[in-house]
Amino acid sequence: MCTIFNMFTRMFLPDFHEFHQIAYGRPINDRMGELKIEKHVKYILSVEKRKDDFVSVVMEHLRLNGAYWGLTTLDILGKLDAVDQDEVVSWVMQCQHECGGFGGNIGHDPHMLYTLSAIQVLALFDKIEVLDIEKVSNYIAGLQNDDGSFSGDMWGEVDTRFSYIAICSLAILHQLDKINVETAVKYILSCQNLDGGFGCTPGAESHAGQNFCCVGALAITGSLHHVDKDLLGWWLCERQVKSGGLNGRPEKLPDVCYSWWVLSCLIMIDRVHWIDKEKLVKFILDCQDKENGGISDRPDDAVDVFHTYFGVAGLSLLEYPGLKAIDPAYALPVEVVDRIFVSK
Ligand code: GRG
Repeated sequence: MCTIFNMFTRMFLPDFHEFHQIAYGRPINDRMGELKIEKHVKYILSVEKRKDDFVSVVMEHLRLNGAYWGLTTLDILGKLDAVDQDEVVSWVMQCQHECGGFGGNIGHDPHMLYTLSAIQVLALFDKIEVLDIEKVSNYIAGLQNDDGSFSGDMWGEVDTRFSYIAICSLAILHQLDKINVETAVKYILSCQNLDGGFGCTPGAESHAGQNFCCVGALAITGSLHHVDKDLLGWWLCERQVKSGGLNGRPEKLPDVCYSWWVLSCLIMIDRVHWIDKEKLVKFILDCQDKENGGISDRPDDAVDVFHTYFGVAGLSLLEYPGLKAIDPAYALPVEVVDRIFVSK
């Protein structure tokens, strides 16, 4: 029924945005208060330049991860050329350690998370070739455990976040054959719960963030056929609350970040039509600081670079006009992913 309806609307009705223009006399982004693209660009560039205010100091140990969020947002907004690429690449390379892994800033300990951020930032600038690929991929592969899981660093914490990070990083570097993909997939599947969602370790509560990691890793390794998509899709679409925003697990408040963690999964399992997209667009737009730029977790809260990424990336997944498309599994613009896998 649903499919027949979709076929009908595709054949006889104009697309989503045209439809709203005809029905309400204005395009969808006018009616809702549009995305303040120029303001968000200005906000991100100002965060990039700040080095010594309170927020910059407390985030100093994860600056490389922040750089990934900020630069990816700029790219989706079509403004990546506003930053000095050589300066960023040189700083990224100074965050690398002898073991091959990257720290969150110069002089900080190496960790899988910052290693992925480094690879992603270099991919954005089409500069993967500055890496010693053998060295970086050996560092990542060396963190796989016998049961297929991954540790985040030499101290051994295990989490499905690290499974995703390892698989995504190695796929971008074309080095997936360095790990045991079969046991990695088996471990991820052992973290799926009866409610259809995934947790950080076997038996741990389902959480939207972990769903992104597990579904993303399964998508990249071509293993999504192991998942009951209707059951998982039901858990995911139940994350939408009255305001249109999404939460990360039952009984929690909505947060713009779940526009990324939940939506990306729904797209990967082909169930995004199970939520009300228009209400979610409105929720995200309501979280903008319309004067100074930036997006917050909920309307009227303070903005930060992470939620600005989540809001803009969420809108990109929702095909908001004027934004570049983002890949839901690699969390990079589609044109960057195409460059990695198609044109090279
Ligand atoms: C490249 C996109 C990308 C990711 C890299 C680090 C990582 C891989 C994924 C993190 C996934 C994750 C666990 C996200 C959740 C983050 C979050 C908002 C946690 C908050 O948890 P609670 O319990 O919040 O404080 P709730 O909303 O449940 O109250």
